Amino acid sequence: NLSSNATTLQQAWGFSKDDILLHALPLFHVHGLFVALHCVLLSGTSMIFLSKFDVDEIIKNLPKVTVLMGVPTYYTRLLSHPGFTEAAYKNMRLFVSGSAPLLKEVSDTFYDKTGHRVLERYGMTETIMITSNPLNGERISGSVGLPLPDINVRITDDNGAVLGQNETGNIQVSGPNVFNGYWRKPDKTKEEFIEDGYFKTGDVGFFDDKNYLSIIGRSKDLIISGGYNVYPKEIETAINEFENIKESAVIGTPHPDFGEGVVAVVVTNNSENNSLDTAKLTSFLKQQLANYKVPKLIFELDKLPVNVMGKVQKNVLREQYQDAFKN
Ligand code: MCA
Repeated sequence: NLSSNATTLQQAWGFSKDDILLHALPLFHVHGLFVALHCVLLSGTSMIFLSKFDVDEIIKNLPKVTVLMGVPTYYTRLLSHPGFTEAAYKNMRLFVSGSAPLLKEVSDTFYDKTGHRVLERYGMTETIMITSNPLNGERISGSVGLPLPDINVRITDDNGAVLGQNETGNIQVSGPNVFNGYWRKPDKTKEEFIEDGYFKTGDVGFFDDKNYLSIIGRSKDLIISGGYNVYPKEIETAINEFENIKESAVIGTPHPDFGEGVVAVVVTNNSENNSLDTAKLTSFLKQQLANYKVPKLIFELDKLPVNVMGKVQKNVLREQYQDAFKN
């Protein structure tokens, strides 16, 4: 899986020994470890290897490199930095973004300022990279591009019927890049694969007339914050262990820096008195969870909205709190 994708990416993005990559991604994810490093190792490319993302360090090193790979937060932070001038990006050949949706607005502002259209691509740990906007050819903002060579991507409805262009449905993928299964989880593996070998990505999208893929949502209850996956269930379980909690729901809502920010909506046994000490809950959660998973905002309600089946309506909460980070 790794070698097929590495070769594909090296060719698709035109890596050569003349390139210098600026690397600031964590090495405990496929993006920093495989996508970035494999292109470098396979091409004999040089690399400036930073231990973490610090926008000042990025600006300082940019004039020495030709490629930057990052999550959308990199590009929003670069755009708002006064040092991000023509001198900083004069030697750049390519800016790549992935792991989370790059807002069209950010991509367009970046293009207007630099003349570079950030190359957006799409993948996941289980499949490594699936689609990419072209190196040469039209890069469409808001789209994750075309299926990479030898990789099959299809859109299906909920009954498994394959849909045509401009029809929205479940994104499924097969090819030499797709993993065999989850480690010691045969049931989960069986659940996520179709009998004909396609893997269910859990993302929802459509192909346009030119066969460019756009992702419009996720069927899995997942939050992506600054390129990190956050599973609401884990956060809700941690919250429910705090004193006097009756129930909780964790959602992602638009965040200006991280794309999505984690928001918790909590009901206590006596919420009618607004009894929740949110600062205390936050410090409790910080002891149990990695920082990026800790809700940045906590709201207390008397009760959670539920449907007739008694299931919490997270779509209602997402709508209610959609501007929570804007104030
Ligand atoms: C840090 N914080 C975050 C995040 N990062 N909160 C939410 N989401 C985040 N992503 C917390 C910090 O702990 C801190 O909390 C507060 O937010 C402010 O942190 P800040 O200093 O601004 O953050 P940072 O250290 O500059 O990190 C931001 C980052 C980082 C550079 C964007 O999150 C990052 O490196 N993301 C990349 C993740 C990645 O590589 N994902 C790839 C996985 P407090 O104030 O409480 O201390 S996906 C993948 O591999 C697939 C295959 C793919 O397609 O790529």
